[in-house]
Amino acid sequence: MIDKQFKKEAFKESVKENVKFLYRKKLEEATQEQIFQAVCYTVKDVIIDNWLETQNAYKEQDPKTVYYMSMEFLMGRALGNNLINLTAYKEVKEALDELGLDLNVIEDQEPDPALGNGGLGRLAACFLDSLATLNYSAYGCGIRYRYGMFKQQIKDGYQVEVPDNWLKDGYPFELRRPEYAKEVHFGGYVDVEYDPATGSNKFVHKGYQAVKAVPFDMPIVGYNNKIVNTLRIWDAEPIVDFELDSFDKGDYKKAVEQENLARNIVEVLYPNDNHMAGKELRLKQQYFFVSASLQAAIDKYKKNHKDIMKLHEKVTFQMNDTHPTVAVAELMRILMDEEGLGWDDAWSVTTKCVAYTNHTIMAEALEKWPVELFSRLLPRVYQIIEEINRRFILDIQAKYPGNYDKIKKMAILYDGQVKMAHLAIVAGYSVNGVAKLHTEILKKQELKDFYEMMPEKFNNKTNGITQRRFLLHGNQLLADWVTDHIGPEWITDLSQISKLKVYVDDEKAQQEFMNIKYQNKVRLAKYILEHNGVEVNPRSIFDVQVKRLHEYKRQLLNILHVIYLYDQIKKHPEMDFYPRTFIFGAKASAGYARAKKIIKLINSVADVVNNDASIEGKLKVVFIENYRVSNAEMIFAAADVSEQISTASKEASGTGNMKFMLNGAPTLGTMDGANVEIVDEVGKENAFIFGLSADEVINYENNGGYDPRVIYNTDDEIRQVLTELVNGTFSSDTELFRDLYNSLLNQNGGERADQYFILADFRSYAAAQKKVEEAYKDEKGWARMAMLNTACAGKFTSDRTIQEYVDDIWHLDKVFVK
Ligand code: 26W
Repeated sequence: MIDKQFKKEAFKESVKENVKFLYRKKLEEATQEQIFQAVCYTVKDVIIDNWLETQNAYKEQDPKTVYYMSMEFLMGRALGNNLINLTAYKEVKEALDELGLDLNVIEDQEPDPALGNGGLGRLAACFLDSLATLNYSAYGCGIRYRYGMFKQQIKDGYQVEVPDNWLKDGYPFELRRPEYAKEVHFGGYVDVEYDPATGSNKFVHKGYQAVKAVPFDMPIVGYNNKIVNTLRIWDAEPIVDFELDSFDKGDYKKAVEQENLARNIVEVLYPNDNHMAGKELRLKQQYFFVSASLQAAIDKYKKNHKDIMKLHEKVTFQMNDTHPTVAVAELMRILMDEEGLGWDDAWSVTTKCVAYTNHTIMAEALEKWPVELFSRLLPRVYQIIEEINRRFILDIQAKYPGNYDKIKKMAILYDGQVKMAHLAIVAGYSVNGVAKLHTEILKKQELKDFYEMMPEKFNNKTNGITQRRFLLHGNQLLADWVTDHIGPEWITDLSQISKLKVYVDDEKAQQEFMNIKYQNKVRLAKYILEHNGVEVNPRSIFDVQVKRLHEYKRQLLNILHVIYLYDQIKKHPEMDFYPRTFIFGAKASAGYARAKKIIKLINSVADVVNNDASIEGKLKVVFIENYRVSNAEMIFAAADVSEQISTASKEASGTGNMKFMLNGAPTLGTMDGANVEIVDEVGKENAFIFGLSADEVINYENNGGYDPRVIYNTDDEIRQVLTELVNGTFSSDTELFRDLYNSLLNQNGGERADQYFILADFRSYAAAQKKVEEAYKDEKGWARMAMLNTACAGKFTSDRTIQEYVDDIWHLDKVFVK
């Protein structure tokens, strides 16, 4: 049912009213940005009513609530998504048409709230959508960064980072909630005081600096069910107004420090994906939002429950990777120091309330904090970690008497470091990986000792994505076509999409499906022309790799293969070659020099290839600037081939792979992460799989690596490709790509030559690419394969993932709003 506000006439009136009210303008005089704001206020009105109703339902029905704690929420734009989930998108589009306005243009006014790096942050956003849609009570808990992920500009082929001031015009969907502010304390020291009330000693935190955490709430609209959940992100404010209060010198200094602390804490998202930088400010950010979120959750619980010992019956905290793991000790602190529980009771409650998800096995991503830093910044919390560690070591000794190796490998505190993953596993009642293969690697390799000691905690939850954003909103042509053929149930039950299987051999359906793909390619080609000034042929194969730039994801393998194809075409101009457009999109962490050099290489190759008339446009290379959620939606819809080519064992799951699949692009990939399960679903004849297996890679790694020189010396074509990195083919500066060249051939310090097995996999990658070309030439065969990918994507909805978390870990109750 459509809300009365979305009856067209009422909607049009409301938008006009808002333009008048907000800007004292008539519609004709307003800018598109102002109209965007006005439209959002109208939509927000409807949402607020549902939000209140949801809160009332929660109050009455008192369901268990999950707090999804995450440093990152990569939400993407809200307006279009909210309209979709309110089932008002088409109605509103028509109403705006009647006012002479274009909803697409208005949607484009919205900044992408990019409070995340990549996979982990986007997963959190998909989870919130699914939780609300499945009628579960949930809060997202995070940080309101002033500056989210940087905007990427490409200048002269190089990445340039530009600050993303997403709040500069005000963000219409957020609500400031000063009445729920909390204090968070840093630094200082711990005193022991005798407490006459209990007759025992207590620990008192003194001499700290305090910051006020002020929550901003964003509505999370469920699909067509009146549920509106909350993403609560915390802003920091100074507690004392030093200009008014602080006249004596000591106070003044402290006030200035507190002011600076507050200003710095939420200033910017660390743009490192899969790399731990160890910055003090990062630990401050972690403790800041974790402490505020826990305080808020416990306050809320205590409003209508007396017994804090039963907290776990109504509350569970999911830690999105180790970033919020300080929650373990902070919850202990609150339960003991604020709620008066003894250690054993506090531990019993804590270990029933916290659960941990691991998202990566990359060694450099594991969070370890120097004890010096940790104990200085969070003295009381550190003290609690020491005690958790002491008791855990006793457990290890009881289980493995005399085995000191176990202590060395498993202790939370070791070698002067606090190991956050160990803390999360010891305290968590659940430890999960994000794809079958990933969870197996955790159990057999990375976390083997923990798995052996506490196997009951370990479980897998294969990731998923929301079909509401990545098909219904991002690919409206295909969404309508699917609904015409199988009805709309797929929107909330993606397993229904398998009903499309009956059409995969139907020629009319095939043509329609491929025609929609073509139209989406035309849309992307237009975007590329506008943004890159490159003309691409929408009849060519759109071969796409979009994701963060990281060596393990092997964008370098992709571009080296492009160079190889270029060489082939030059050498054999008469050769049969199906036109191909290689599309890249990727942000590199600002401090990751090699990743940035790979971006430069892609753009340098693009320059040469795109401007070489002799190859007659057979090959084009495009680097899409500023890859983010909003252009991602368009890119997935337009892709023919999904490049998922990580070194096997390195990509925990991947979620882009699922978005491509849903939009009808077969996977060209390694047997890594969720690719394995994609192949299980769609069949290996409908994917292009190549390369070393995870076992083979791990085997090499455990035995000193492999020798890429053997390949270099024996394979002329590969050697030719590498030589072109340093002979001036792509840059007059022959040293520009020397480091990339060296990384593939020479050992460097602790780094093995070609540590991501690019040369090892090159030939089988090239062969798989050849198969892609052959398969694409068979139009019907390709249409069938593309359709099967869409039809077999049912498993990869985040609705399925969330239901598994609910059944196995969270045990939430469904709530219904009248
Ligand atoms: C401490 C620095 C840091 C920052 C971010 C370390 C690790 C991360 C993330 C865990 C990296 C990440 O986003 N991992 C991705 O998580 C996705 C969701 O589960 C998976 O699909 C990806 O395979 C994984 O790389």
